[in-house]
Amino acid sequence: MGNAVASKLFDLAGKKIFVAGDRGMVGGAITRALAARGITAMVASRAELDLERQEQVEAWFSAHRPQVVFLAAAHVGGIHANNIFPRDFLYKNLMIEANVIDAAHRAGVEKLLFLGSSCIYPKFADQPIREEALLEGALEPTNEWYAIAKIAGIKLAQSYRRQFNADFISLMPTNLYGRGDNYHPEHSHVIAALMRRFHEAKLVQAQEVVVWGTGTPRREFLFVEDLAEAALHVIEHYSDALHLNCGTGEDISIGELAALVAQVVGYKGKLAFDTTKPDGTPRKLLDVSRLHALGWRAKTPLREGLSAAYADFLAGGGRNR
Ligand code: GFB
Repeated sequence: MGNAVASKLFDLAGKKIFVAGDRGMVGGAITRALAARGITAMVASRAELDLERQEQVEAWFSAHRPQVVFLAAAHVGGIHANNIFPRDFLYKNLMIEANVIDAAHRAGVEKLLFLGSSCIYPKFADQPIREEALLEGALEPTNEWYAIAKIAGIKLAQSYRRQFNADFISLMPTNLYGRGDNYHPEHSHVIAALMRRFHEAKLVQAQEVVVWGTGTPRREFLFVEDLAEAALHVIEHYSDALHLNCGTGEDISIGELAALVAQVVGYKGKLAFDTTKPDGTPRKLLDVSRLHALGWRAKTPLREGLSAAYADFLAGGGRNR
């Protein structure tokens, strides 16, 4: 069964497809993956459609009548942003997912994919983390606001399936990086943060760069173009209540990652670990056997993905530059 490709249950060809969140890293990658198949996704700018406003979302869905929805819109950020903006991470994400999922149901959307995050799992879940670990233990405190919102999104999708037989599914990616990332110095995720910091340090020939935490936590990193392929694959090959994990199946310590990013950027100075900054979850490696059994596998090795992400950074890509 391992490498067999599951049969196609749903065909994206010829459908009206809405990518919610196309300005973000994930939605942008999904839009590009669809374009590579000759499909132009429907998108809506924030000025045209505020996903936190129910009446706007309902009006947009009844006017545009998409048949398929990729729900990639979310309020996201790294460990520090999660920690200091709890209301934003909980409220904004609850509103976006509740509004979009309910409007999709009312407008008769045939298939919806909700995207979450590996931070939904308990802080001390057994590794690699199986989908069944959801709600088995307490969450990591730095990101519980975001995690609770994303767990609610999974449950919402399941509730429409159970009550109305809606074909709504959920995919939980591990930590992502790549084209279109957020390079904010404090509110970004670790790869974008370090890429920028090392790049700036290289330019001024700084002796030392600060890396947050102890360097011992382990993380699994997935190139966002691979996630986009997974999103298209599951929407066509999966239809069930259980959310699916999406990752590479391999992890790396933050210390090792920092050394690798420094190499890719060409920064040759020292790394200093600031242990006053939080480490977060000690480890969150996903068990990706369900997605492998459906015939999808991550393609991009970390080093190659980091080089592509750095090329995008150098070309001026991403936000908060
Ligand atoms: O990427 P990151 O913020 O995500 O941090 P999380 C990962 C690890 O990298 C943590 C360390 O142990 C950080 O302490 N790190 C080292 C840094 N230097 C830096 C830096 O300069 N910036 C950042 N951001 N980290 C997030 C959740 O947790 O993961 C979100 O808070 C979401 O809700 C996301 O789930 C995928 O994996 O710790």
